Amino acid sequence: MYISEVRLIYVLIEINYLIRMPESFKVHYLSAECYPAAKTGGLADVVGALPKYLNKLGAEVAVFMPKYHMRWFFDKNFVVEFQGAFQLGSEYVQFQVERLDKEELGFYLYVIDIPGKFDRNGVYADSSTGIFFGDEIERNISFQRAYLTFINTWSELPAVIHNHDHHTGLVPFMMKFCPQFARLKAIPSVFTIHNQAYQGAFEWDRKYLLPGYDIWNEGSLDWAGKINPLAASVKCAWKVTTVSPSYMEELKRNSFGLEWLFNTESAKSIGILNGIDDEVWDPKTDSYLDFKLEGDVASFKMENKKILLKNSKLDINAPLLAFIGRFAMEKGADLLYGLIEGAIKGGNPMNYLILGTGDKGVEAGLKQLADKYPNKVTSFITYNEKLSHEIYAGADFLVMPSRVEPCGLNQMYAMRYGTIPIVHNIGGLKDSVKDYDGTDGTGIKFPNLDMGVMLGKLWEAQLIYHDKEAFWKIVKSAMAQDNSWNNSAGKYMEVYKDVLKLA
Ligand code: NHF
Repeated sequence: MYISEVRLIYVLIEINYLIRMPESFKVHYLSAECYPAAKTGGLADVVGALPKYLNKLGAEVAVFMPKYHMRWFFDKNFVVEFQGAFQLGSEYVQFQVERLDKEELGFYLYVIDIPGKFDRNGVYADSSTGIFFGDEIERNISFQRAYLTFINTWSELPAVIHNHDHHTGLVPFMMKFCPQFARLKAIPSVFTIHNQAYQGAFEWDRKYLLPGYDIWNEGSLDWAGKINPLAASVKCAWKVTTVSPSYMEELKRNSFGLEWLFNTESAKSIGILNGIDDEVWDPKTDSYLDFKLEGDVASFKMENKKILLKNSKLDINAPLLAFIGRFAMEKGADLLYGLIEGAIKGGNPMNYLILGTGDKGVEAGLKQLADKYPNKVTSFITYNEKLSHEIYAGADFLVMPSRVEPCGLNQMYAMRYGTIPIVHNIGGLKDSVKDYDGTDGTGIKFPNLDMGVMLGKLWEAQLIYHDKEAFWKIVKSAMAQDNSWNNSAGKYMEVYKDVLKLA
């Protein structure tokens, strides 16, 4: 066949696709978290923001999540849409799907109430004790089966199903290989990995929790001798995305034993950098801030720094370095003690402010550090959304010594509020922060996590703080960088259009 004939066939396929492509199409998001309903991390922020931006571009996104017994859910007016049940091993699980009006969040939110599974005060762990529930396999599978059971009855099916992280990772497999859901087989699925460190793997002896499936496709569930929901989704979803391009590349080299899989599936995989919700994170209108941005950035920063340090012993004129986040190994929280004490002992004039919870050893260490250096260090061992906004507004620098950072949103919040990020050059941090090279940049980067290297960078940071011209130049470039979803939402639209073409 001549080249021109091949081209003609492609053009005809494209025209046929364009004619059939609906103006607007329905996308279902499945997630364990969604801001502001239930949040433990960045997953919630993404799932609570991206649908609004996609809706502006012509998609119709509805989010499905479990109904937790948490405060946010109590005073909302949900409308019951469906009641159903399924057999989970020897357990008969009943559930109810409820819908919240679009006006409330900017997209339809469906919550699935599964008594005995999600009527608890916390997403993965009890909010008051911090103790993990321990039955996440049963809970995750119940949520996914309830969702599929529900939409299996719907007259108007979604055009695309987009599942997020391992909690929802079995959905593409069940759609493809469970005869019960054969009606859903042709619906394209997209899987986004927000954090690959959690895969939700469990032993084969619990396969009875799944609905009947085609036995010859059992291999799609397996990775390293276990049922692995994250790996199953990478295999079965039509497209796989990660939350930054660099993280996608890193997974091919280092992904806790899944390297081979990410390399094999690379043709259908793409990294798309997250954005931030610039309506929630707007220093001009942020309702958490007592002093909002009204023109002059210097007074915005100074007034917020005063508010932030009002009840502490820290010197307002010293550069203030903050850390906000989970005290976890992957976030490098265990490095903070040595880094801060090293900087203090090395004569770095910075002060330090920490907000977060997590590893009990890290919590105790950081409390102790604040007691030891009350004029230099303040630590808030808690989760506090308002305080986090105040820190982004009032701090001078935000440190992120992450070992792994799929995207990271804190550096983007910091930049938007005029706080200079100091980050490890990996994952989304690599893709979103431009290292200051003496003339231009939006932050400072650690090339690695060597303590000497990091201390050197903190030293550079305090020199920059005292060089007012350089400091304000970085602050202004950081604030000018557009990290909103307007940049990335279009890339998700392309992904949806690609899978719809395949469909
Ligand atoms: O930004 C949302 C977030 C990421 O790096 C973050 C992470 C969890 O670790 O995509 O998910």
